[in-house]
Amino acid sequence: MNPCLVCKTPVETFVSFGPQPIANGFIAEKDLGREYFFEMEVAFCPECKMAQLVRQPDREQMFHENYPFFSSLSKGMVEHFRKFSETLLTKHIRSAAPFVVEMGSNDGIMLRNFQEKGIRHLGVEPSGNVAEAARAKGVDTWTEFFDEKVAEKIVAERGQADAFFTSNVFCHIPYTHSILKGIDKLLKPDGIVAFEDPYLGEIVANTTYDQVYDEHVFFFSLHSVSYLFGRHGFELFDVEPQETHGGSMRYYLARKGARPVSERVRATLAQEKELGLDRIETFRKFAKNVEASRDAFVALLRKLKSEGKRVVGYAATSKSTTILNYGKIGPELIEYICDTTPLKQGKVSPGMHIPVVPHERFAADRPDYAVLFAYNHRKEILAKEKAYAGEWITYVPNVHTFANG
Ligand code: DWN
Ligand code: ZN
Repeated sequence: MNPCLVCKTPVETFVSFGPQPIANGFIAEKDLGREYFFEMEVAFCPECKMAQLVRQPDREQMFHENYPFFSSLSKGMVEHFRKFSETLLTKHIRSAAPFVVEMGSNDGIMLRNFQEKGIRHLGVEPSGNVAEAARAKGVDTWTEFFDEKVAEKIVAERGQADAFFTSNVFCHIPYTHSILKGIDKLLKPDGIVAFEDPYLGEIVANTTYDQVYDEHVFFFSLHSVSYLFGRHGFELFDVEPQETHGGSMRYYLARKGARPVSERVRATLAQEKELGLDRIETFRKFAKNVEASRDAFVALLRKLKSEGKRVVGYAATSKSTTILNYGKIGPELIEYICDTTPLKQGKVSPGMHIPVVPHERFAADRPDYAVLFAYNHRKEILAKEKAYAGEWITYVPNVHTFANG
């Protein structure tokens, strides 16, 4: 048994996805044959209640100068982060002249809202290309992996911060204690932490096993977040469920006793107990649902193929890498995947090698079925694809087809 990444207690593996490549490792045909694979398994810790990847590739293999995910490509997410910044400024940040720090600030989608208001800010983003895109917008960004040392450097050069926030990043980092020690050094005594990530409760409820891929090392719940931060003197004082990324949770933390704990924290913790998020049995059942979901998806694709239908993928998400490799689904079942990201286009998908093509191809040739891999952007995509008369396929919360409108 492996030790828990958070508390060192032996963890129990409850689901295995077999060999998986780097989820964002879109690859040129000329580089085929040199792909990296790792055995992807998820385990649960009975002590701190953290669901976690058993092993993870080195961080430099995932986050580098060619990282192909640019947050600002989704209009919905641009609006989401504008609202998040407003909430922080109006409800939580007390200083009249604040300094805010974001970890994993990507292309500046969030910090832009602070920069435009002339608020002192700093982004810490390890992927050089997306960090450069942020700097081009005037968002002050360091190309670094945030940790305790970087926090010390920020304090030395810029002083302590009023708020530390991060979205869809915390769950990517295995060395949580160094991050927490860094946050502790960085924040003023009444400073706050706000972060959001895909929520374990939604993953279990909707069988969204595609949230499991190399980059996502933790699947947070209020139970595990309270434990982790509690070890560093922080307390969860509020939470806000979010629709983003198929169902996320936003967590607000401050030093113990610094802010009143909301009723919502207590109620959601009770709800988690009802859902069984604190018990291994729940995850053993989840593993069965995962297998059933995969089998239904593969069966549907095979049936459509036997009927001579043309099926393509819509959006080459990181999540789709898990679905495709776990189901061993290649170009014989899904002809191509269209995506708006130039860095992904002209390459093939990691592991299963389905060609990734520009969105224009989808717009031009109108296949019979499109798998909605970016179901988290469903509203935005269906609104702009009204002209597509074919059917959509989704596997969330179960495998089915539907027409737009
Ligand atoms: O945690 C993570 C989240 C925040 O983002 C990262 N580890 C990586 C990434 O995950 P993802 O790739 O699953 O995220 P999305 O937002 O579901 O990916 C959207 C993909 O879909 C992008 O490649 C762009 C593409 N897309 C598109 O082709 N047409 C997106 C939209 C909205 C569209 O209309
Ligand atoms: Zn643990």
